[in-house]
Amino acid sequence: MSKLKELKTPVFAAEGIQYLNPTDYRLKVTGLVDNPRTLSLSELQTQFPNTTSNSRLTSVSGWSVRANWNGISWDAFVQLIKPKETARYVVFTSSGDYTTAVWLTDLAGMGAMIVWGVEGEPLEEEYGGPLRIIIPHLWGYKSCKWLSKMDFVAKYITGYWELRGYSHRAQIEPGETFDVNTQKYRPIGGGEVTEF
Ligand SMILES: Nc1nc2c(c(=O)[nH]1)N[C@H]1C(S)=C(S)[C@@H](COP(=O)(O)O)O[C@H]1N2
Ligand SMILES: [Mo]
Repeated sequence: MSKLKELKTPVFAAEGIQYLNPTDYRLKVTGLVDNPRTLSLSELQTQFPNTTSNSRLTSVSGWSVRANWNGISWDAFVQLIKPKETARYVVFTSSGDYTTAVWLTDLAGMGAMIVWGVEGEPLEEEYGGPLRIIIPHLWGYKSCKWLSKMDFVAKYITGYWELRGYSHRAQIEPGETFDVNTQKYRPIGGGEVTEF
């Protein structure tokens, strides 16, 4: 059992949990990039630098979880994919058509990751396996699970939760969150949760 499941981390799946076969899985990287690719999980794992990063996923609904995420850093990924000057946003789409778009300037140098594992174990289906995004400084609804497409675009697209009134930039705001790791409510100051 993964750490996320052991901790009873909430499972959010607006489109329903997606059960994807990791062997057949493909990520489509498209739009305003020099190197558009369709990538299998093993291509992602062998053709890009692998890293582990310790950070938090924090939901606007009032909880936060810290874990060691295994995958590719966003910064290393875009170095190889090479977004064009005209690209301003990346639209993440799940295999169940959940969408969310993020400003490329908000992603650069912020510790965002393309994730296939947690604590050295494959990311479970409930938590977005085989591949998801983790963006520690933005509300969790930007961290798209069951990632099937990354589209680099010039024009913003309003995603699933954004259409329902949630912030387009999704910068984490000061307030209180339930820390899933320690099972305690704690104050947060805004931005990436680094206090605990
Ligand atoms: N495809 C998809 N990705 C998604 C969601 C979703 O419903 N579908 N929910 C988002 C929200 S609101 C949060 S807080 C996190 C929760 O991640 P978890 O379910 O792995 O805990 O996933 C985000 N990514
Ligand atoms: Mo969320």
